[in-house]
Amino acid sequence: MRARLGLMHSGIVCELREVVLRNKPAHMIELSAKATVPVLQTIAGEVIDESLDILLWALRQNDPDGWLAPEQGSLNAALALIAQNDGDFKSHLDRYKYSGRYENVEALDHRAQAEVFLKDLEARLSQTPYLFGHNPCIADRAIAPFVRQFAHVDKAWFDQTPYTGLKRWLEAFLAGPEFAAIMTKYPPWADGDEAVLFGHNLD
Ligand SMILES: N[C@@H](CCC(=O)N[C@@H](CS)C(=O)NCC(=O)O)C(=O)O
Repeated sequence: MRARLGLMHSGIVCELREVVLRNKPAHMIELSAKATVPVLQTIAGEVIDESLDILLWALRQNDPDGWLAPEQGSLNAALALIAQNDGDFKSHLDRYKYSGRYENVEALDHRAQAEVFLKDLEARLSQTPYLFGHNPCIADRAIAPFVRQFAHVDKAWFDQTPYTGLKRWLEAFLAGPEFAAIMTKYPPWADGDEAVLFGHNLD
């Protein structure tokens, strides 16, 4: 979702190959041996296989709303917040959401630990509409898909939390045109399929 958001927002059109994780195409693994999605191959042949790097790559070509220039703080501060999301928060989210896949894991302990990060987000979002001021920046867009996942593990519980700024911010993200555009479902790609094009500027 993060990679799709970047490509969509930058107006970069790419060929999209939907991957089913239990049946990864050989070509994907040839391009990126770590075999996680997303994987982007540029026209020049460069392979970018981290969602944040794809988002940055797209924005560095076209950043129409200044996502790389937060109104408050700095790009480095935004990237540091994303690193916390991708590190501790993501780890607790996975253990909260998929506790059955881990040994000796109590889902609710991890929910409580994940809340440390959410409280940091709430402290920001109770002051300004977005994480770094009055406009969205890369941190809002890179982090929101993960907060969405967290919220949906137990929506009734999330809805009754005191994180009013965070809930407003998430709702606004989910109601936006870009979110709808990136959630389109595609059939799995198979060799020989006609190219499926993804990404157009919504403006
Ligand atoms: N840090 C990576 C994480 C990518 C990741 O873990 N993707 C998952 C799906 S959301 C995956 O491909 N897992 C491989 C598998 O389940 O086999 C990124 O954001 O690009």
